Amino acid sequence: MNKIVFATNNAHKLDEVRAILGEEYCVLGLHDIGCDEDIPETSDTLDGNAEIKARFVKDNYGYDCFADDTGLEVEALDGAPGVYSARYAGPGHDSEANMTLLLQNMKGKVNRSARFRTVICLIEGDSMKKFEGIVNGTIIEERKGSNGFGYDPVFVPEGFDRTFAELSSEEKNGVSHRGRATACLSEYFHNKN
Ligand code: ITT
Repeated sequence: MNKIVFATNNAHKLDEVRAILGEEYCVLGLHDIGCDEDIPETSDTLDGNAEIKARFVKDNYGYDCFADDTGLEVEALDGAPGVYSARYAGPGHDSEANMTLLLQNMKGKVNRSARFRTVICLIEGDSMKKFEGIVNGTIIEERKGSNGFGYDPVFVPEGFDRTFAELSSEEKNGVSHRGRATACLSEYFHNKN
């Protein structure tokens, strides 16, 4: 089995990526390699933060690894919360508070278009590669559903009439930003072998 480190401490993200990459890959999280640090995401781009997280693991732990960074980009809010999605309502990474603030800021907005964008940075030895995944959709007016995490209860992906939090994990992974970026990563691994 191929071992690869995914530089995250978010258990939901680990589950999603494990399901997409399948049983051929043993995907280890930060906790599994003894890293319980909250790696500072100091860049103002998703690309930059994904690279910081992957580089941190490679430099400090020596493993080839990949990291992702995701942002919810809302058209009527000029792309916010974007790279600051985790800290939109403050430094506490509180999903409920983030959603409350988002719904407040979207009150009365006619344009509800938004997208999730994920950038994955893979570092293998001296080489670095990036993969992107995007899903378009809309922000609804109140939370619906209890699956998933983060902003899932307020985001309806294009082609569906349910939020991400109302979809099964298979349905979400089939169309999601992270699903699409991870599918590109998986294709790269397959073509390499
Ligand atoms: P790591 O940095 O440890 O990987 P994180 O939770 O901080 O985990 P990200 O920086 O990639 O994850 O994502 C920023 C925020 O965007 C995250 O805290 C969620 O609020 C939101 N988010 C990311 N992916 C999401 C998804 O699939 N569905 C809903 N919200 C998501």
